[in-house]
Amino acid sequence: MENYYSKEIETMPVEQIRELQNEKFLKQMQHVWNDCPDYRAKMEKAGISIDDIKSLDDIGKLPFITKDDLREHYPYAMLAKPLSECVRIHSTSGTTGKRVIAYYTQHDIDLWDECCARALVAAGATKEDVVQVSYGFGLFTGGAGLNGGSHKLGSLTLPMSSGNTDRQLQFMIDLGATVICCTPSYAAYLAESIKERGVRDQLKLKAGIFGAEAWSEEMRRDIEAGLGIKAFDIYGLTEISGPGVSYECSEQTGMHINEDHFYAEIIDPDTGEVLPEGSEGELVFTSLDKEAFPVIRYRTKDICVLTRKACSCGRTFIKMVKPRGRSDDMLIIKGVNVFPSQIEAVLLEQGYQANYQLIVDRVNNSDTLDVNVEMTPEKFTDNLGEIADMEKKLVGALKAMLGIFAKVHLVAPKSITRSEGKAVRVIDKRKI
Ligand code: DLL
Repeated sequence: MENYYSKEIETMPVEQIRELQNEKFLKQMQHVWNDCPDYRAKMEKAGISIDDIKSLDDIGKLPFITKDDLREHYPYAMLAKPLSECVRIHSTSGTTGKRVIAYYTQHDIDLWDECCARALVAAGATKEDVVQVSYGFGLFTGGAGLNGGSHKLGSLTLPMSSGNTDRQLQFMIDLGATVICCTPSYAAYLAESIKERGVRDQLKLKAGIFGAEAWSEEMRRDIEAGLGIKAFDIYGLTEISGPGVSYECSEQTGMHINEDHFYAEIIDPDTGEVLPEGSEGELVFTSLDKEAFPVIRYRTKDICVLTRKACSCGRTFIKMVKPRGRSDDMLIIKGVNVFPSQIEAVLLEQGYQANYQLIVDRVNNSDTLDVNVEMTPEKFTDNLGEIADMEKKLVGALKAMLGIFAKVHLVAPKSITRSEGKAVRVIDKRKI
């Protein structure tokens, strides 16, 4: 039998959800107009006043917010509560100074924890479960989000953070973890390590909640077989709170959006026009009741489809299919947001030119990044030792910038094919 964390809300008739959203939206707009100077200025610039917003049907009149807007107003962009009322920040991954900072009041944390508790219950968790949280803790929202959800549910929570696989497996076995939360790549790696050590029969795992990056149905099957569990997708982004914006249920055919907290639209990424349900486009979220960082019409850049087809789990929340890609050039490699422009900046700083190609792949369910860089005529050498030293230096500089390992291959000047149109800088071989 299906369980729900917030049964009344999660199974509410659609018309009632809309009414609730309408009510919260109008209140939120008053709050934003009065307390968020950045967004009020944006509205005024677009010739819109709060008096033009009479119901949710008017949302299309409001300007979008983009990551650039938030970066431009770093660090306090869209802050709508005094800092003294905020209790926490989290932040997107990215270069210093370009990170987006998300602020939370206690109310915002409670709301977020509730979203994650719903995700855990939808994956079959109860307070009797032992939940191992192996997403990173810190500025990243993954660890804190699922940790908060698991506490709220009353499960025994293991705040493991990511890495240290030996210790992860030891706790998993010794404490009898039944639910594991981490990125799908790490779940696949754990499955491999479990196979290598031959400890599969010592595990009590029954479910996993995996997100923060795109993953395919094939990968789901591999992880389910490797860990002997049912694997559930979870979606979210720092700007909207973190994981738990949407979550999968027993049907495993897309993620229910927590519609009492987040209003979703799909737009044409080129024109900004709102598209009807069922169309593929860019996902846009409005937070309906967050206090400190109440983003309105935030363009996620994630390309996906929304559907309100009845779900066998009984939830009435609209579903989003797995995001199929992004409308910007941001790559998510090992869970870290990487922009090609960051890599380019490192290459230029190290005296190379912008002749490079990034090859992203997924080998044994783990992301890899190879960077082919042309030597400049001045740097050109055929001495293998010198080349190895230069490559090593670049690997270090890239690691310092991105926080992840990239394999660097120096190639001869003019050997990377020049493009007549836009440069093809990224070859993403991952099948997602
Ligand atoms: O990745 C929050 C999160 C943590 C979600 C743990 C799920 C689990 P950011 O670092 O701000 O936040 O990255 C957000 O990651 O816009 C998507 O492009 C991508 N993303 C997140 N979840 C999924 C998913 C966290 N389930 C960006 N499938 C988003 C595909 C996802 N992409």
